Parts: sequence; structure tokens; C-alpha cells
Amino acid sequence: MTEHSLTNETPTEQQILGACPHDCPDTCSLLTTVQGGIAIRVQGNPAHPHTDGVLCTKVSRYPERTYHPERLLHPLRRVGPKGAGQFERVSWDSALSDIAQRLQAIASQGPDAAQAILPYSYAGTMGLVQGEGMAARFFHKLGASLLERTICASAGGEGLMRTLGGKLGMKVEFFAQSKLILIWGSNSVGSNLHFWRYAQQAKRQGAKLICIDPRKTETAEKCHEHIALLPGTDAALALALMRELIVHDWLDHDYIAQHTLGWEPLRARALEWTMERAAQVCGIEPEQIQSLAADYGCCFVKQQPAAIRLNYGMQRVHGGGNATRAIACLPALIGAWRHPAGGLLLSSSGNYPTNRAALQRPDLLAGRTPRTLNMVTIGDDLLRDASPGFGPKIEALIVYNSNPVAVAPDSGKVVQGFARDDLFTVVLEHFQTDTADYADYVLPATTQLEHQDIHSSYGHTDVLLNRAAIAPIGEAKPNTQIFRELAALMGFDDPCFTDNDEALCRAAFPTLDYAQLLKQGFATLPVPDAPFAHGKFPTPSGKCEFFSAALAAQGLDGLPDHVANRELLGSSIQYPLAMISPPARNFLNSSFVNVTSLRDMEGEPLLEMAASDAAARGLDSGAVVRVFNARGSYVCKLKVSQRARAGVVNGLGVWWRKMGQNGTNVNELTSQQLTDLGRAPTFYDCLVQVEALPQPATLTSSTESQNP
Ligand SMILES: Nc1nc2c(c(=O)[nH]1)N[C@H]1C(S)=C(S)[C@@H](COP(=O)(O)OP(=O)(O)OC[C@H]3O[C@@H](n4cnc5c(=O)[nH]c(N)nc54)[C@H](O)[C@@H]3O)O[C@H]1N2
Ligand SMILES: Nc1nc2c(c(=O)[nH]1)N[C@H]1C(S)=C(S)[C@@H](COP(=O)(O)OP(=O)(O)OC[C@H]3O[C@@H](n4cnc5c(=O)[nH]c(N)nc54)[C@H](O)[C@@H]3O)O[C@H]1N2
Ligand code: SF4
Ligand SMILES: [Mo]
Repeated sequence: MTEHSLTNETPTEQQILGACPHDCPDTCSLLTTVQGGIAIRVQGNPAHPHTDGVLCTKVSRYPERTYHPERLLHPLRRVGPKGAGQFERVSWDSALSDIAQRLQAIASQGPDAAQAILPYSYAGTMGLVQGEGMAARFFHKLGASLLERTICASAGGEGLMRTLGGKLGMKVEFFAQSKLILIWGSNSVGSNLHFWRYAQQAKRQGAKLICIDPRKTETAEKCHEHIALLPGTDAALALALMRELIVHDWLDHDYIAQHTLGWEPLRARALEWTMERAAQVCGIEPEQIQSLAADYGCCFVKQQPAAIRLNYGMQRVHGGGNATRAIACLPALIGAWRHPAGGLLLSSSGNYPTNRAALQRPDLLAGRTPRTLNMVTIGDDLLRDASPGFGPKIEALIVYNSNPVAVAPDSGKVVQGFARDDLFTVVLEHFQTDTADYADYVLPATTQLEHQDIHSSYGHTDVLLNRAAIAPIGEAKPNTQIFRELAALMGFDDPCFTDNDEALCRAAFPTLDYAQLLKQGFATLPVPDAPFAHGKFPTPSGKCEFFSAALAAQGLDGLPDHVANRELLGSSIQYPLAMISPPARNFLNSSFVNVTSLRDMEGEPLLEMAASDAAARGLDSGAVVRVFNARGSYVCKLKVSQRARAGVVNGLGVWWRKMGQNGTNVNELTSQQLTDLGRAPTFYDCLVQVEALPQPATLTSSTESQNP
């Protein structure tokens, strides 16, 4: 709603409170300035302590993304071949009625036939309402296949769950008072900015910061020490660190005795990991482990708080679940949990009293148990025929809040699957993404400035309400509205399909004071300052479970161990380099890649390589290279960089394929293999080779002579 001043020509400004919708631990509180119905500025809310008036570069450019000239404004129907991006404008009525008919035709083939329909979504918005609010109701009622939403965090999540009992840990604000901070598998400066501000506060007060990351990131540069281990070797490092704590008796025996389970077997396991053995596995010097252990042990001796900010970068490998478990054992060993500023934080999302059942209504399945497909293996699954083990072939795919053609692994397969002529695909989007290019229908969705939502966070412990600041652009509709209208067309008459977004927001946290949310935009959960000071872990035993009987019962190792990468450095002559593909600072996964000012900051798709590896291949910075393995081949610019360690190349992600030199991105190279725990992807467990591409002149002529 806009107001116009009576006294002069310029419309008055209004400020609307919102929440950043992106998949980022910080979940900032937004303040959008609206003038004459136009959002002219998006700022960080100074009244929200974690946001503290500051946004990252990406989201401070939100008006540029919202009013982007390429925003999808109308429903589109495909008129060219799949992938060619040729569409014609159609009305909402004709698009939705055709989609409803197509889905109905599939669902009516038999009692479980709707399983041939698959929703595919992730965290394009983290909002509980525009996320799975109305969408899950729709798919539950339909009886569509269920989706395991595991593309990001489920190895670490499962590891944490089996050790601490939940996605719980330190409150982020207390990092400001820590004396030692291990930043482990996280590029906080780029991906967790507001945590980094607390870490900076601690640094100014004398804390030591140590970064554990194969890449020398912006964060690693600003820490006192950087341990550039090989990808997928974190458990070996953690076990050797434990051994040092044991050998020097830097152990809180009282905490271990009272609040942990499985100390004796863990001790025996850790004693197998000498510094020399771990150093060899990790590709680092034994002295680095010694020094890390001395710093961690010193906090025990001096009774100073030692904190670990673990992030998901370290769990995208075969052994990601075990590595998380090994690291999550460390704070208990030195009793770090006794202090509010000690312990570990990977995710805080387990603190929220979210009523997911009220939003998503699994009861609408009404006793049916559709199969569950894993979003990581979408490439293979789209190419599978019907079989007793798999169930029906996937006949229809509804994609929202995700860009799988760019972000899912092994994209050669993903593209082949999306290109199937007998697959009916609907994509709800803001932009014509790589995925939208393969759609039969593209439906324009509203952005966070145009719809209402409610948010939890995985980096702090506040709930945020997002109010619509402006009217929808063009004919865009909120995801919820699209699923409401589809439900009506399919004859779903349960009253829950008429709930509006306000009702959905209110249903998410029934125990919360909604009036306060409306007033200040956020509400802080009542969470104890030192959650495990007196044990009380929400595990089956109530203790920090070094040994997990639940894992052992599944035939798995009950203790954490080092589980080597599937694609282990040194194991292949053909593909001798390990490739990781962590986020670029100015993109968020594949979001923002099409925002010109941000793309200009990132330049173009790059591969960082150590000088020694480049010299061995006769390559220089600026060379156009082919990065390849048995799964595919990706062409980009080489950057010889001290950010890359020997043996490891960094292909920063996640670019849109269509902006890549040969129409691919890093995921052309990554595999669909899953992790040890949590059925998660192994993006950073990936071997490649790199070679120069023929000179630009040759490249141009060969491109010209190619048939499209
Ligand atoms: N700017 C920006 N912010 C983001 C994102 C983004 O794309 N861009 N992504 C968001 C998402 S989806 C998530 S899940 C969160 C967290 O997302 P994360 O992917 O955890 O993001 P980063 O903080 O960049 O941490 C990844 C770091 O882990 C390092 N790493 C890779 N392999 C290993 C390993 O085997 N061991 C160790 N120790 N380190 C390893 C990488 O070099 C990188 O610096 O961040 C979110 N924030
Ligand atoms: N190689 C490699 N691949 C990776 C990773 C990596 O580190 N390396 N990281 C992985 C991780 S951690 C993650 S979380 C995944 C993320 O993968 P995705 O969840 O697919 O994230 P995005 O690429 O940001 O795509 C989200 C899409 O949702 C759209 N969207 C946003 N809001 C809305 C909305 O309200 N309605 C609708 N309909 N659409 C909306 C955006 O325009 C965007 O195109 O990628 C994974 N892929
Ligand atoms: S992406 Fe993260 S840092 Fe940036 S505004 Fe959103 S929540 Fe804040
Ligand atoms: Mo993620």
C-alpha cells in the first residue's frame, strides 16, 4: 500500500520490515524503503541485533534483482525444443488448466499412479510459507512422490544429530566472547558475514582465529592460522587432535564421565591417529596438528572458552557425516560446553518450535505411502524406467525454489533427463534459469519483496516475519497462490487449500507472540545460553554420544572414523587433481548470477590452481582450460592463485550453465554418489584433469563450424 503526501508532489516513503529469504545462516532482518509503490532501497534493520544494520553486497542490491529487466512477468509455454528457451506468452487460466489436466491424467491411471509426479524444490526461499507451506499440502493430497531434500546439509545434520542429538549448539552472539575460534569448513567472510562480525569482535579482544579449509579464502587470510588440509580429511585431523588431547591429558575428565557416552572406545580409536599418520592423510605438516592441539588444550588448561564454527563445506564428501561426528566430539573432551562462549555451532535450526505438520499437512496422504526420491540423484532417476524397485517412471516434474539443471551433480545426466520429450515439466521461477529452459510451462513467481512469509534461521535463534513491501511485478504470483489455484482446478476441496498466507504464517509458530512479530519484525526464542553446560543432550542416552548405538544398530560404525573420499587424491593417474567447488562470494548458489553488477564482481567462471600444478601443465593465468573427468568436461578461465593448494583446484560455483564458455558449469564434473550418513551429495569428492584448450582463434572458428 502506498501513501501520497498531501503537501508536495513526491510520494512519502514507507519502510517495510522483512526477512532475507536466501539460503544463508544469517537470516537478516530487512528494511525496505518504498516510494510510490516502488522499492527504492533494501537495507539491514539496525534494530535487529544479528543484522545490526548491515547486509551482504548481494542483498543490498535487491532492487536490482527485483526490477531486473529479465524478470519473468507472464506464464510461458514452450514452443521450441527442450533446452532451447523458446516460449510463448499464455494466460494464467490456460497454463494452470492445462497443467491440472496433465497432472490429473497421470494421477488417474491407478491408485498409486500419482507417484509418477515429482516435486523438486529446495531453498531458493527459506520461507516456511512460500517454501513447502501450500506446496506440500498440494503434493500430499495428490499422492506424488516424496522428495528427500538432502542437497545441502543432511550429512552434517545427521552427524550432529547422532552426536549432540539435534541441530543445536552455541548461540552465535557468544562467539564474540570466545578466546579461540576454529572456523572449520566455512568461508565466513563470504557466506556467514554476521558470524564473522562476532569473530572480529573476539579477535579485537585477543581471541585466536584458526581456519581449517583446503582453500585460502578471504576468511583464511584474515585468521591467525590457516590449515589447508586436503578435502575430505577432516575426521583424520579431528582424531589426531583428540590423540594429542589424550596424550597431554588436556581432558575434562569430570565432563567426560558425567555427560558423554563411549569414551573408552573413542579413546582407543583416537590413539590410532598419530600426528604423523593424520598429517600424511591430510596433506599437512604434523606440527600444524601439534599447534592446533596445543591451542585447543590450552583453553582447557586456562579455563578459557574455545569455540568451533563448523559449516557445511566440510561435509560434501564421502565421509562428511563421520567427519561432523568426529569434530562434534571435541568440545565435550575439554568441557568447552561449560561456557556460553565455548562449544560448537553448525546449525541452530533445531531450536525452533516449528509446527511443520500444520503447514505441510502430511495427514493429507491419508494412509498412502508414496516412494521417496533423493534430489541429489535426479540425473539418474529421470533416466530410469519403471521397475519394481524404483516404481513408475517419472512422468511429471514440478520445480520451485530450485535450479537443479545448474546445482545438481553430474549435470550431463540431469540435462539428459530434463530433455526427455515424454517428461512434463513445470518451473515456478523469477528468471529464465537453466532449468526453466527445459520447462513445458514456466510460471512467474513473486520475490520476497512481493509476498508474505515467516522464517526460522540456521545461524541464529530468532524468528522473522516478512511483509510484502510492493505489489507483485507483472503477473507474478506467490508459490502459495499458484498451488492454491492448482488445487482448486484439481478439485481438492479440503478447506486447508483456501488458507491465506497470513494464516499460514500464524500456523508456523503457534507458541510465538505474533503481535510482537508484526511490530518489530523479529522475535527471539528462549534458548539457554550454554545449552550443554550440564549435559542434557537430546540424544537417546541424554549424553554426548561418542558412540552411537543407533548407528551401530544400522550396521554402521558406532564411533566416528576417517572415511576416505571415494575419489581420493593420488588414486587416479588420469584424473590427478581434487576439485572443490565452493560458493562465490557474490552469488548464492546459482542465485544472483544474472544480476549484472554482482556478476561483474565475480568476472567469469574460473578455476583456481596452484602455481606448481599450473607449471607442470604449462598453463598460465588467463588460459582457457578444459577441466574434465569421465563424467564430463567444463571449459573456463584458469587463475593461477595462492588460494589453491597443490593438488586441489577450486572451481567457484555455481554459474549458470548457459553463461559458461561451453554451456556447462562445475557440476558437469561432480558425481551423484551419496555420503556415509544423511544421503547427501559429494560435490567436493571429485577428481579431475585440466588441460589447455586450443588458442582463442581456433576456438572461434571451431565454434562457428559447429552445428547447433
Ligand atoms: N555468498 C554466499 N553465501 C552463502 C552461499 C553462497 O553460495 N554464497 N551458500 C549458502 C549455503 S547454501 C550454505 S549451505 C551455507 C554454508 O555454505 P558452505 O558451502 O559451507 O559455504 P562456505 O562458508 O563458503 O564454506 C565452504 C568452505 O568449505 C571449504 N571446504 C571444501 N571442502 C572442504 C573440506 O573437505 N574440509 C574443510 N575443512 N573445508 C572444505 C571450501 O573451500 C569453502 O571455503 O552458506 C550459505 N551462504
Ligand atoms: N558444485 C556445487 N554445487 C552445489 C553446491 C556447491 O557448493 N558446489 N552447493 C549446493 C548447496 S549447499 C545447495 S543449498 C544447492 C542450492 O541449490 P538451489 O536451492 O537450487 O539454490 P539456487 O541455485 O539459489 O536456486 C534457487 C532458485 O529458486 C528461485 N527462487 C527464489 N525464491 C523463489 C520463490 O519465492 N519462488 C520461486 N518459485 N522460486 C524462487 C531462484 O530464482 C533460484 O533460481 O546447490 C548445491 N549445489
Ligand atoms: S544472504 Fe545472508 S548475509 Fe546476505 S542479506 Fe541474506 S541473510 Fe544477510
Ligand atoms: Mo546449502
